[in-house]
Amino acid sequence: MLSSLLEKYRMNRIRLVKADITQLEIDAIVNAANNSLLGGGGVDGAIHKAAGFALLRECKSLNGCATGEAKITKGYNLPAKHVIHTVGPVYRNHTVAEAHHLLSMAYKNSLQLAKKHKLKTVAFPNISTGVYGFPLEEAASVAIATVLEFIENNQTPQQVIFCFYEEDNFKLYEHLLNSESN
Ligand code: AR6
Repeated sequence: MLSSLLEKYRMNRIRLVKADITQLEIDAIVNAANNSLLGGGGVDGAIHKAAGFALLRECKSLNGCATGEAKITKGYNLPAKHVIHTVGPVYRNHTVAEAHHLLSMAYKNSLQLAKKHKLKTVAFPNISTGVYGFPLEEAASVAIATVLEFIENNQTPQQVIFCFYEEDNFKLYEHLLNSESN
């Protein structure tokens, strides 16, 4: 698994980017939403602000989203063509095992939707690690393992981007990917 991870990283199938996710011109960005899908703070607020009111209108028609599930909309005013809305767990509301499972499902179900819609490039923010309080290192290992397993089993998407707002998150993933390869 570790050499396979290195291979994907080297082959640019997995990329780390330090950016505002709303600026990425790709097939889909993932939104770390809440169960209502009606917007909020953090990355969710930034995505709704940049996409415009039409995104909220489409979200209203989706009847919310369960934790660990994912739903897709258009990107509207965003440079990304689609938004995949997923809901990560609130860390303190679950046992550690449950929280890990739900976070993994949020990544996996987002990737399933990307596959279904034949999307080649997908960017994830650091789901659940803001307001929802998931410890960074735990979230990173769940996210990396889930994405790697999905790419291994499905040969798609062509590229998965982990997009970070903060330098320390970026550095942590860089460290994990590089150290796992040694
Ligand atoms: N681009 C990339 N990453 C960002 C951006 C951005 N523009 N803005 C924030 N982040 P959070 P959660 C990072 O709190 O923990 C909302 O109110 C941020 O630094 O947005 O899943 C929803 O409506 C952090 O690393 O998401 C929910 O109620 C990461 O995105 C709740 O927050 C996730 O932080 C979801 O909480």
